[in-house]
Amino acid sequence: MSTVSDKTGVAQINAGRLWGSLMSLAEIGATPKGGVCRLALTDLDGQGRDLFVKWAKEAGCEVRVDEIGNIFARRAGLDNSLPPVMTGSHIDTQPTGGKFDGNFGVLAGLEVVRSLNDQGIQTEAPIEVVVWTNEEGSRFVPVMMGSGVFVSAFPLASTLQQADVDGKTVGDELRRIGYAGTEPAASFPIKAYFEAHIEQGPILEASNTVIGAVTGALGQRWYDVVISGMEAHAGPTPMELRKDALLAAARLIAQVNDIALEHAPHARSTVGWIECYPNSRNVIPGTVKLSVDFRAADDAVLSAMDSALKAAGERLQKEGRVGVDVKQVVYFPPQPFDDGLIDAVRTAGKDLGLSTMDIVSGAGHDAVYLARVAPTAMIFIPCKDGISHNEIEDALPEHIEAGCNVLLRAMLAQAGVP
Ligand code: HGY
Ligand code: MN
Ligand code: MN
Repeated sequence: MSTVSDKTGVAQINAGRLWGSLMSLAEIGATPKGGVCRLALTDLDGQGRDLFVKWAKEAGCEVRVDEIGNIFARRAGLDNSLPPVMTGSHIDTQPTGGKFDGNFGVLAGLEVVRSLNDQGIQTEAPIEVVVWTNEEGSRFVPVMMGSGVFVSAFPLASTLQQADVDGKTVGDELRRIGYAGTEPAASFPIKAYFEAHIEQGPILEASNTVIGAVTGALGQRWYDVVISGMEAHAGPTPMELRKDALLAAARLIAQVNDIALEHAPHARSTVGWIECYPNSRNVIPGTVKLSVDFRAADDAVLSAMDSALKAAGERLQKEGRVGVDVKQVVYFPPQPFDDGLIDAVRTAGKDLGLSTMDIVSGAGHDAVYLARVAPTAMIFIPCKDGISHNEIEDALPEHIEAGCNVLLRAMLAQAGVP
């Protein structure tokens, strides 16, 4: 009876094929600066999904799509009554996204399947590779939408009604691109969930480390803020009579930044989106809408940041010039991952002779929600200069290969090889 380690000792992925698949997928939504713009549920997202489904079927997988558009590609095991060992990520990107954020995790999972096929390795448990819908939360909130519905973090019905800035809903867009699936968007027993991802920060590269064994992820709170003043003429209106929504927004944005600094070193705050109305040079802005993104390693800190933001809004409003409405649109607490699976990642990295370190994820990932229903861990690899959510996002082929080999070993150890 050979053990899994005998088999996994020889199981290696095909690095050239994985890199080729990444570059082929990156052509869908390619931008002039070498990035990818493939917003959730656009035609380009649909084309990327179609390509993944084609490849998964060519690899012998059975493909299912659920009601929120999550795609499950299943490689049968010897005993299909066993809960699957699952991996996956997302292929929707930021408007100025890169080739690797999310895409690496999905295609690394597909490469695991392809490599098992090449080497004739049958696993006891089935393997599933998942494309989660709208992880980025850029076009539609909430962020990590597909995995969040899958674990019942938010209800399907209201999520399908979520609209983008043009009023198009998630449900309509899923139908339009052909991914309004029929499978119930609800979790089922899962043996283990692994997600491979670029770090999207500078720590691994700075410490010359190839593999990050991710111990958990920061908690997040996202807000929509509306500041209501009064449009007026930029000339005749005296300064002391103005109800300038953009001036108020500028002061609030500075306070959002200060709130994170007051909770250094692990707190983060970002205002990434702003709309100014009527956005005309010689009109005092009457309305400003902006986003706030808070993150922290400790839930109590996240709550303190929440209170500080609301207090800042109230102070601005008390000055009597503008109205300030702060609405929370995302919340999830800091999420630790599974100790046993984190150790499996460390062990796989070390067995492959790869430098490995523990790391906390500053970014949210679908794994954060999967951790609510299954033992979960993530595998990080470095990205160039720690840059992501930017068209220049880049990763080394040898790191892509290393991360996928760690994924293969960690998954095989969980799936069992007779
Ligand atoms: O915002 C995040 O952390 C992820 O990139 N959606
Ligand atoms: Mn991502
Ligand atoms: Mn991202």
